[in-house]
Amino acid sequence: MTSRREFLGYTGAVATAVGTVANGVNAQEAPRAPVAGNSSSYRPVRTLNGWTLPYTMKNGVKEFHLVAEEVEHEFAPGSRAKCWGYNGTTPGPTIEAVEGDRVRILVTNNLKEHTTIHWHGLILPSGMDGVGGLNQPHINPGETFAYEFTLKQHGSHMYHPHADEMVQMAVGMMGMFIIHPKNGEAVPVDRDYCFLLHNWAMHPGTYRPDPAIMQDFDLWTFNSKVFPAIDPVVARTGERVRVRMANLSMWNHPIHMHGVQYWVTGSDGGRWPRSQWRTETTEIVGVGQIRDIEFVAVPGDWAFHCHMAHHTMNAMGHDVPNPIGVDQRGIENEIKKILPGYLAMGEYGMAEHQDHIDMGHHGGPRNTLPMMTGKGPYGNIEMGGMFTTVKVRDNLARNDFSDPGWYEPPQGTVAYRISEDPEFGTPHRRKPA
Ligand SMILES: [Cu+2]
Repeated sequence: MTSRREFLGYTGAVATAVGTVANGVNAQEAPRAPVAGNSSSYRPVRTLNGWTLPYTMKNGVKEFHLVAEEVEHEFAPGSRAKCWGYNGTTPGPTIEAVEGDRVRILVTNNLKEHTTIHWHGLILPSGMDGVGGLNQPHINPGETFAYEFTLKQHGSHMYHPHADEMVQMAVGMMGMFIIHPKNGEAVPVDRDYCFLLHNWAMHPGTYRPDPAIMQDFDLWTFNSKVFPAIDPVVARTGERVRVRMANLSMWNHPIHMHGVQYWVTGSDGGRWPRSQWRTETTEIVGVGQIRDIEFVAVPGDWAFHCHMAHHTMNAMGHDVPNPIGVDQRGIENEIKKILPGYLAMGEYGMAEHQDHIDMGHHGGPRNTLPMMTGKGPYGNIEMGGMFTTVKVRDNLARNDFSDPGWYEPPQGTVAYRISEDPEFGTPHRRKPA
């Protein structure tokens, strides 16, 4: 059912009422059909695990208010941190507007050091571009600055600090800025999702991300969440779904989706002309880039993840010797004399890791997550980090975004066991040279 607030959100004339919603309220709106030529109607974007910032209409200007501040954040149950973000969350709320809109964005600095905001990818006057020292004085602690400009483009964009940028982004300051085309879209989408890719040096046992780390990150996130705490992308069979993926991390991320060939249809440069759309199943979202993908939803539970295998793991040691193929029986007893409870693992691979954690055979340091985790209908999923699922069902209501549970496949469409004999069959094999 559409709530009163959601209903009001679609009409420019009553946008003032929308803006009175207190900061911190989840103002995500249910999809409605875009109306061509009406700049106040568009299908709202849905920020995975996040929210859209309400605005106030003031003399024809859409006024938003961002507050830079420290936030208590949970990556997934078991891992919390003091991060920095906007209006109580990391990432900050999504700013959503329409090409041609005049926007004013108030930025209050509640940090203990100065900041600014750069509107990444937006075409605007030089003095509104937000590079501290270059385009404007810094916003000192306690101050509020106003940015004001007219949106001259449409597409998927971002915002982030450009003052002590390396530190402020490493601890979570970023958000998305979605601009809808003013005349609707020739090929409308039924559901529109967005998220930011990020990495975090959350050393096990600590509570603040370490900005000094350049490569060996512990947590890899969609919208500052790790699997299994990332919302699923939910759709109804046959719907056209767009996912806007933005990268403000320190690595490139090849994002792979199972079950479909998607079209790559847009970026910071807007929705591309149709002749430029191309089909892929993995698309690299480079650092500082955005990619929009679109697909027609096919029923099932489909993995959707970064294909850098370490980016679908949670906290892991990078400096441990390789245990694969090593008979550790002798050494396990020796190590137990100095480290009671030590458990030798990994001789046959690392999948047993999740079972040992689940059974309580060993824990990790405080405030960290198992390297691999997640339960599916058939067992351990053995993933973490940048992994979620696309859940498509035939009978979903158009505006239902709730998790529909696990897919029930038609009979005869699940891989099945036919033998437990290791010598089974007569497969063609080659002898090593
Ligand atoms: Cu990745």
